[in-house]
Amino acid sequence: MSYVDDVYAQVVAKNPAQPEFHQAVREVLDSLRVVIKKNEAHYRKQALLERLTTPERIVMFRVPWVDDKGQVQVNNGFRVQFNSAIGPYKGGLRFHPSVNLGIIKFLGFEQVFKNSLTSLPIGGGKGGADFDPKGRSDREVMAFCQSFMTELQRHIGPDTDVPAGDIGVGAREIGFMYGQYKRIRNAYEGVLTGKGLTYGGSLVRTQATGYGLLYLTQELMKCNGIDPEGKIVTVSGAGNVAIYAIEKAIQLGMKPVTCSDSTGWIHDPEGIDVRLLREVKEVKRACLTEYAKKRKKAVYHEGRGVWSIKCDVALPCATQNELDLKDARQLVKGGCRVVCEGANMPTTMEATAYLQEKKVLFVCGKAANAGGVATSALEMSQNSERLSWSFDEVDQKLKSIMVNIYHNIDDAAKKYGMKGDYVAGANIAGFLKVVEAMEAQGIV
Ligand code: NDP
Ligand code: 2IT
Repeated sequence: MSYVDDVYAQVVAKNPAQPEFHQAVREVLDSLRVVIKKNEAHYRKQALLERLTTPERIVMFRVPWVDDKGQVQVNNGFRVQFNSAIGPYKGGLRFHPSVNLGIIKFLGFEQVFKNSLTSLPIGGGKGGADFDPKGRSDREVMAFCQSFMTELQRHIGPDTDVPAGDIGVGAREIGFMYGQYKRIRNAYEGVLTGKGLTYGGSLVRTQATGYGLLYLTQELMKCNGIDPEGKIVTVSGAGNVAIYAIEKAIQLGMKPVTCSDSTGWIHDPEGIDVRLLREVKEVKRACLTEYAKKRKKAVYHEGRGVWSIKCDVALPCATQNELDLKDARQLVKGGCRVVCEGANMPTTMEATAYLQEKKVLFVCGKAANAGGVATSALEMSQNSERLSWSFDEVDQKLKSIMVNIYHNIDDAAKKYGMKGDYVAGANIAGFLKVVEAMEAQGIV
């Protein structure tokens, strides 16, 4: 068996019942075949792929807290510190009932390559808990966050590991966790990103993942001769990434017509009203039925179905494996030419292969959604120099990072004879930097 196949088989055997982690590893290793083949004996002897697919450290802990009825609740907390070759561990925290070790490992593994692509000095990590903030009072969310941070604080620090938000973790949760960290460690330092603007947060971080996704999509379209003006965009999700992807798409002259949440989805043929969407989701934390009530032409459907709408550009921004082969077929049938992932691994392997075969321009999440973590790294820089940069300054930096990522992955794909395969380009470009740093640092 080839070295790549050997390592993949070991990963499956050593990490049973973690299908998302297997999927993320499979996608990366498949792309790396061309690189590994050139120097297989060396990589094998150095066990580089074994080291790359094994987290440096995993922390798992109990999170006890008391709900509003006086009932004690217990959740599972995780932090996977995957790879620190190019900088301190960096990556979000996810609070969602589906969270388990395999999901956090897949996210941490993806983060290593994503962070490398940003060109900034950040290693990869991810964490979270199987806690569901939905329907919980602010006091309950605070109790949970404080208990979670009481344990996590001993494993993180501004030069060690810097968490941020992800699904279920936004400004409110980051605030509660920051407060508890500061109280226990007696240190006012940049240990989390996505902080509020009054206590060390960066302008543009809130918008960064969605805006960054559109900056990369814009460059991709420009370089492939597609004018964004008037293009119909389908978006899934109605959270942080989806909202600011929709906002920037509108600013660029495109027409986003869908969004979705965990209960259903909206088709608004006149174009999504992003102010109303923000009011429903960010302020009221309500269901998308509230959006439909206020927009005459918008239709709410239960379940999933965003990918059945004809579009030019599709932006999956909700969660993993939300766009499958059937969806991909519908997209192609409807004339979709561009798919860029705002979420982490939202497209199944079969759907990705189908879209690529049909020559849809497809950019994977580790490149397309890297604007969030890149701006987190800019927040770390501002915290270190105890200064705050203007909105325009951060936005310009974000834009140039995303444009650079597009050209880096495009160049890497061309260099290895796979022009237009942006998945391979992203995996290879991300890998080369990390592996060079790992080799330079010896067997650690
Ligand atoms: P949010 O919690 O703000 O929003 C998530 C959205 O997706 C919500 O609308 C939620 O529905 C919906 N959703 C979540 N899980 C499911 C599910 N299992 N089935 C159907 N719908 C679901 O999270 P973000 O916007 O921050 O994250 C979205 C994606 O983007 C994730 O994959 C995340 O890992 C990725 N990402 C996030 C970054 C960031 O900076 N925040 C950076 C890079 C990637 P509901 O409203 O009902 O909860
Ligand atoms: O998946 C991701 O890149 C994030 N959730 C953002 C991580 C970060 O550290 O800003």
